[in-house]
Amino acid sequence: MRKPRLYIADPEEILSGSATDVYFSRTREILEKAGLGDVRVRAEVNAYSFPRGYEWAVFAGLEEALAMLLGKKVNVYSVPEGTLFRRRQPLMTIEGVYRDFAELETAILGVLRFATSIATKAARIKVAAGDRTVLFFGLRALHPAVQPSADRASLIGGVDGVSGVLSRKYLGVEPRGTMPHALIIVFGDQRKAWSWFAELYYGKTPIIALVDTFYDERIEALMAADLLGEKLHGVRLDTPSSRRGRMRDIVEEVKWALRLRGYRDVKIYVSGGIDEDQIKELRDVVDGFGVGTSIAWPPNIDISMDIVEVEEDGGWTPRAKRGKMPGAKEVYRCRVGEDIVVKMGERPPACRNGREPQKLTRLYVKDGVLVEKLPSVGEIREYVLSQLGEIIKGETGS
Ligand code: PCP
Repeated sequence: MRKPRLYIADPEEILSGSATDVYFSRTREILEKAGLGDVRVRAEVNAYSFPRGYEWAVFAGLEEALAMLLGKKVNVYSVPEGTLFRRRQPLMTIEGVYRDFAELETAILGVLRFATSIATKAARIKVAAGDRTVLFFGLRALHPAVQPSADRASLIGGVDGVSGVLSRKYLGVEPRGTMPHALIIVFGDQRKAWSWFAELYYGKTPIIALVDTFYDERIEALMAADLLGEKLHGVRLDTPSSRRGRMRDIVEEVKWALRLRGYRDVKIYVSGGIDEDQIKELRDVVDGFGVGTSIAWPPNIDISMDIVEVEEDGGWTPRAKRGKMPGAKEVYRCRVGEDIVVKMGERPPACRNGREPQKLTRLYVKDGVLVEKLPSVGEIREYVLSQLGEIIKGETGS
């Protein structure tokens, strides 16, 4: 009998280019046989189309892409990870012998699309939530092999916390969470489960009681507040869809009942099927959201890689597929949402507001060696939040 196994590419297979589409392996073989094995190209990473209604996206996954390119005979130019970008705006350019990185395209695009799509959705959720807390609870929707990558991307997009235990090891971030229904069901008594939780974790993590397991949310929220008193930080409503009706009414009823009993400081968290619309509907009556699937399976930011220049007779010749913009490019920023794209090496025109454009494109890898310091996930998150702040200011005109 065959032993069950996990179907995961190991890191060596990814870094070596074995995790690829067969046509790239064949391309390498053909180019070698045809005497074109040493041809140098510049390949550009770009998103030519966005999901409907999306004006911007958050570039994420750069660190993982760079990990694949280190040690190869390439130079890599890129905008910083966390940059808010618009459609058709160049993100990365890889320059080198094509044969040396052709087979990495599949994996590079995979990490960039995965991380950028998640980070972008997380950022949209964060914008919708305003100053309310957003926790990412979506790991159960994904293959476990990508848990650290998904938690990282959602943090980059701006969520306030992630639930993955591996985020401690890979990101240096302490995971956050409340309690599962399983804990309450095993006890068979929500009060016992909440007490034990508070007994073990009070002072270490905010005590948030899940209040929808056996009875009505209003009854369970009052039970939790009566039982735990000052120790209770908040309650979480993960009301099943079959019982939902109008979630806002349920939340308002719970808050009213808690206030009547004198529990004014108990925070309200809502989870289960939360997306941007639910957040907008509930944000003024709750303190935080647990968001899973809508971030874990976001609309796809369609990032592609295209050769845009080929080296011939000692110079670079612009050459690209139709529909794409030939020539290597660089990006300058006037302000968030107003970037200037120029031909590589060209000086940008002045900004409309008279400001000096700031160069966003940087050299990250020179001849296979990292030459730019990589920021922490927290630093990238701050960069994203400051850009989102500018976007929001721009939208409200304030
Ligand atoms: C919550 C909810 C979803 C999780 C969070 C993510 O889980 O029921 O399963 O939500 P979303 O994907 O719908 O956004 P818990 O209440 O912790 O789940 P459990 O029933 O395992 O206790």
